[in-house]
Amino acid sequence: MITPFGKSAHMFKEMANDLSFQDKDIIIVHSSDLHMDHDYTARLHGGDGTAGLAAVLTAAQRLRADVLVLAGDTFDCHRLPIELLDRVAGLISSAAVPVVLLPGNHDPLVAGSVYHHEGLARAANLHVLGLTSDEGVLFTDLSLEIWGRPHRDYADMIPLERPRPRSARWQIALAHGHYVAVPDRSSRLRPSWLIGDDELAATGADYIALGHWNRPAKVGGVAAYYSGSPEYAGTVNVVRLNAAGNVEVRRAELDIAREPSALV
Ligand SMILES: [Mn+2]
Repeated sequence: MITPFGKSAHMFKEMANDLSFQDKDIIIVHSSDLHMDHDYTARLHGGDGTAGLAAVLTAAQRLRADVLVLAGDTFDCHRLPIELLDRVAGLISSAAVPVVLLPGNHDPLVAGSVYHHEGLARAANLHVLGLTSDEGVLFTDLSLEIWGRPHRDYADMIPLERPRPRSARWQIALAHGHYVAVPDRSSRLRPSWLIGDDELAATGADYIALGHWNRPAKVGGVAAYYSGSPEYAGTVNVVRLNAAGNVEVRRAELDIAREPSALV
């Protein structure tokens, strides 16, 4: 069952305190488009470009997430001060939650990318799809596979091309791109990185964590959701995979400064 998106965060908090939940429920927290930088994003947070990540990690731990997924554009670019990357590495490595990161169009897997920063490379709980693992990570204790096709350069690509065959009870797909119901790739005069209904359905995944849009949204005919960015949405998506085989999706509020355009 997919719980209607947009239910209040309150409802989720009440449910999270309900001890009737089974121990085997798996909680995934999904965010995207943190765009960490020392420029625009940093100015929203008094100069701290990592505030979005800190808020998301805090929420993930409060919600007792088994995994945090970041669906692209975690970094605004690869030319970032070492001090900022040191701070990101410290935040991630000190968090008690595995982080699965999909490189997006702003932070693709190119030579000299931020992912090679010493602290990030050493963070044992950070999985960069396509770099520290192949395009999938298997959490055997959860019987959960998380996969996604990383952006490997700045050019166009098809995020959900060639779905990965399921290798565990649960499977979550990550994709960073622009949803349209029926992509028309015959013209170059259109947005890049298109994701269509048929590609979403072909994954067969229990949940598809999307990134690239700042606003949260459910798209297509399956459980495919944009989380939106922390500062625009003001929330993360919380996905509960329960022992009975159901998938519930809600949003939980973040304690974070908001993007001015989100408040008008
Ligand atoms: Mn993007």
